[in-house]
Amino acid sequence: DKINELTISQPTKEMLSIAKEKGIETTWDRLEKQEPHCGFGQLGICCRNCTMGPCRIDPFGGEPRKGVCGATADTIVARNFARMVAAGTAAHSDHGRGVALTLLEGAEGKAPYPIKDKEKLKSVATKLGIEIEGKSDEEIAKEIAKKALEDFSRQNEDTLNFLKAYAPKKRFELWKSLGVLPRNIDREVVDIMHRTSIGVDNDPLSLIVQSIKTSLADGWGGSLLATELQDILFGTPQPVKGFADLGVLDEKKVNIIVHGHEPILSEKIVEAAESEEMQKLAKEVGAEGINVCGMCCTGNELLVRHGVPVAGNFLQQELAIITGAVEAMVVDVQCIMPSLPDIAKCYHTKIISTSKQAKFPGAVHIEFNEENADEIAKEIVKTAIENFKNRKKSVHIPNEKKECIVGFSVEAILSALGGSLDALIDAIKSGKIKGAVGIVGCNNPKVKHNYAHVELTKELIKNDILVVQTGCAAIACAEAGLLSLDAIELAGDGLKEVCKALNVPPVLHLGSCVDCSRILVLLGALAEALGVDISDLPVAGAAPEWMSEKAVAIGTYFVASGVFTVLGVVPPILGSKEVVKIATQDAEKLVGGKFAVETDPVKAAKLIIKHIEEKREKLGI
Ligand code: BF8
Repeated sequence: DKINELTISQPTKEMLSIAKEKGIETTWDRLEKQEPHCGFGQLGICCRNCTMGPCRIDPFGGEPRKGVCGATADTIVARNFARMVAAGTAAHSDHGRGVALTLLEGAEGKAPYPIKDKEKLKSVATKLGIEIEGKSDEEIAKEIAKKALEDFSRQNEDTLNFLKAYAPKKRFELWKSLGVLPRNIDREVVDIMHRTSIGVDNDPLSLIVQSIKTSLADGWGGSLLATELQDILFGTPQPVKGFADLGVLDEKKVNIIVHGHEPILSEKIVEAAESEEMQKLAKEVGAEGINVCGMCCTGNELLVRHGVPVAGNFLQQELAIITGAVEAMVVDVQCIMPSLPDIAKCYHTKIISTSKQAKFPGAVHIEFNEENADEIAKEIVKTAIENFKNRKKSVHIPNEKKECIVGFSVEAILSALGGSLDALIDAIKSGKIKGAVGIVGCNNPKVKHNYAHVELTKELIKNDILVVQTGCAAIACAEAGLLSLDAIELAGDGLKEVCKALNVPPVLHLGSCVDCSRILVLLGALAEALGVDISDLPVAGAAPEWMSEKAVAIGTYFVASGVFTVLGVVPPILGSKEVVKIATQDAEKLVGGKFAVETDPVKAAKLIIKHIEEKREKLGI
């Protein structure tokens, strides 16, 4: 029936039928009410940037051909695209800024954030050219934090510290020659907001070039520094066992779901929940303990570092509440549906918002700040525990969760390979592994939930292509069992042999969406080891079910880094032939990467395999 068309996930189907039975509206119902979507919006040809409009361009070439100011479809589409990149970059990078400030406050003794990974601290410092001899860890951390904060404040034309330290040389030179080296993360975002306001930049190519520059400030700047500094504070992920899907909720325990993107609070919630004081309190209310689970990218952060179970990805957030078993859903920022408090009204679940930046009418707001992190985390956990007694009888937790092995940071991949990339390079050269593909990004109710992630991944590993993942894509594949050693059997013979020898799954979970920067670092290291550019490598990227502006920023920085990137959801650019041509053709001549759009995951796999074969041929392997 209809529910079978919405998702491939059994627990999701189960919860959707309960939602239907109870008349609870979910994102899929709301999607239906929005259909048919506005055609102008879908094509990217409506402009609301001033009040002479809103203006719309006739997509069939008739009138109106221009907005009131004279902007053409090409200008409007390019401006809208640039604003998506700016918003995505802002989200990732503001998160990164928060981590830098936390590292600084921790090192100054103003907030309870000690340095957990001293090795990473030193390696990041060394990369950034910080002298470490004779300095305390705190001194080094302060200098790293300042280098990071400088990337948000520099006013001259110099390049981001982090990009300079991490980007491979050939790429760096190419970006320099194109004039797309970002100066300051905030400034690149502001630059887009400025140039897309009425009557500034009207040249589609110029707008796309600034989008590229801004996206690089995200990938090699804001996101990368978020990843690196989080590793310093909370540990660099190493392979760890975890579980995924709604079945990780535990009927007998106080269930707390941490949802959103930032580990700064959720790390503290895990700590607080483990404390004797809270465990005792939980027993006093009749629970067997406290079960902290993750969701979306906050979930990924905890999963890859500690094996904390993940209850689901983006489209499962509403359904988790409908289990009736969640005492508190603690949210920070990004990808949190505004519908949650409404759904929670039907249950005892408390939605606890914690960020100054993200308030939700109907939620309980317990505002987080780093200085009092421990006390606030305890207060939140206590609030959840006290809510256990309000749980109603009708609890329904799907009886399904999948085991996964996760935590493949670049450091972990290197150590699995015995310390260098040689073994991986040999496997690629010999053709045992044909290439590698990053499959990343969101869920989107316009796409059958998890279907495109899982099908594309299966097709690729079957064809001896190693898959690395982040974000909701990784959770989808965890739920489908593809992040387990059993999945090795689904791989082609060559990949199977390599995975067996290394004892790793054919699909590697690298972390959250900001951890797409780990993929960049890995690509950079591979390119340098082979003495080529990233655009020469037999690799590709894919975002089969993307929906967020952040995904547009990610896709753009992958393309700008030389990676062929396939989108499974059509971006709102089809209203401009010029922008489509730049994104899907001309970009390759400029930066060596380009976009393709393919909504069918099996066909997307074919495109990718063909691309990888061509790159192999050019490399002579
Ligand atoms: O941060 S949680 S829905 S935006 S993939 Fe997509 Fe998922 Fe959001 Fe990326 Ni991560």
